[in-house]
Amino acid sequence: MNNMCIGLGNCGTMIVKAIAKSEKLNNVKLYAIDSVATNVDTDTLDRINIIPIQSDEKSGSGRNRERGAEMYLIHEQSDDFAQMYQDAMDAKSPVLVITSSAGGTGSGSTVPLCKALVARGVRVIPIIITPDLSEPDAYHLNTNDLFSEISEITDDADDVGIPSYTIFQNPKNSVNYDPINQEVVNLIEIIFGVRNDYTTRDSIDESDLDTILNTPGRFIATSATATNPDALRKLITSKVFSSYQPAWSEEEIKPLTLMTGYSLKSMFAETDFDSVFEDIRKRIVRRYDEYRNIVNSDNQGQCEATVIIAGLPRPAIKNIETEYNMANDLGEGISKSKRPSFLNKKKKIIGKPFAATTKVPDNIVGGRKMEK
Ligand SMILES: Nc1nc2c(ncn2[C@@H]2O[C@H](COP(=O)(O)OP(=O)(O)OP(=O)(O)O)[C@@H](O)[C@H]2O)c(=O)[nH]1
Ligand SMILES: [Mg+2]
Repeated sequence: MNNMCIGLGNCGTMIVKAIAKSEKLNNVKLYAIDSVATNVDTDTLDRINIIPIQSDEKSGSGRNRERGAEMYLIHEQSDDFAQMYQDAMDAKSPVLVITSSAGGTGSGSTVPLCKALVARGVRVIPIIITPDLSEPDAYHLNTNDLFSEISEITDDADDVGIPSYTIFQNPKNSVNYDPINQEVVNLIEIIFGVRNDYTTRDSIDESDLDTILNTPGRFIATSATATNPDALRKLITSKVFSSYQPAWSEEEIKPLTLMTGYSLKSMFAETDFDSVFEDIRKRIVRRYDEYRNIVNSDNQGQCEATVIIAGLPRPAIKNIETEYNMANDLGEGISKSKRPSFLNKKKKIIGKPFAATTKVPDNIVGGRKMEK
């Protein structure tokens, strides 16, 4: 049984293309849905199942989520997603849905896709790429609408359909998305369990991962590699608290019970464990459980750590005034002026327009040209 990822819109498609390059994720079934075909190249065609969606001659959605959703539904009605739905039902759980929240195509079509999957009993985890807080209003309106619509999806038993999710925030004025897209790939490797080496001692197995990922709320997952445990401690701590995955304040997590998982692979992993994760564990107030994967290995002189923390609060959103303040009407505030009366004293215009003819050619009947 294979894992499966579906990327939506430009951003989702780009990340699926980055997944296709990961050797560790060789067996993952990949789908990409977008309204423009330009993202497709021959390299990726045989690795990724690409489904183009459009609703009329204008490709794209113009950053309009309603249009994105509509395009998706039109294609759903013509059964374009039947194979994808079947693959999702056959895939290993969970199925990941990857999209930017800010655009139209991805953000809009994510909701009907998630609904369709949840209705088929598929467990879905959305990976949502959000805009920086300095981005224009439209990006944030789309983001807020997406969050609210996902949270309204329910399953057969009327329970929350999508209890857990993960979020990456694009850096300010980003021109190169490769580093953040790579971090998403990294997270996927961690949650699909292809990063943990087998160990007979402490280990994180598939059912442990399942428990962590089923924890309601947001989760983060990241990893780091360094040449010694102290450098690794600094690096993994900074990746948890100041990276593309939004951090949290002490106030926010105080009342929450978190689910955590740590893995370490190094020469003396057992003794290094406490010091490597010290700074992170200090900032976790309450934890329901802590899974560990500890591998003593020379690892060619490298130490490797991964961290998963679940049950986190949603990051701050930008509240946007939903009222759209429209420009004034072309004629607003203008009263039509009166011409000076002497101008009306000119001679009245009578008779036919100069050089015009009233004769209609005899093959024109009722405004239409007839065969003679
Ligand atoms: N991390 C990341 N962000 C991206 C990438 N491509 C676009 N974005 C961001 O995604 C947002 C726009 O979403 P897109 O994915 O381009 O939009 P879409 O889903 O194709 O929707 P349309 O509006 O119809 O084009 C912007 O905030 C971009 O900064 C990418 O490859 N990686
Ligand atoms: Mg697009």
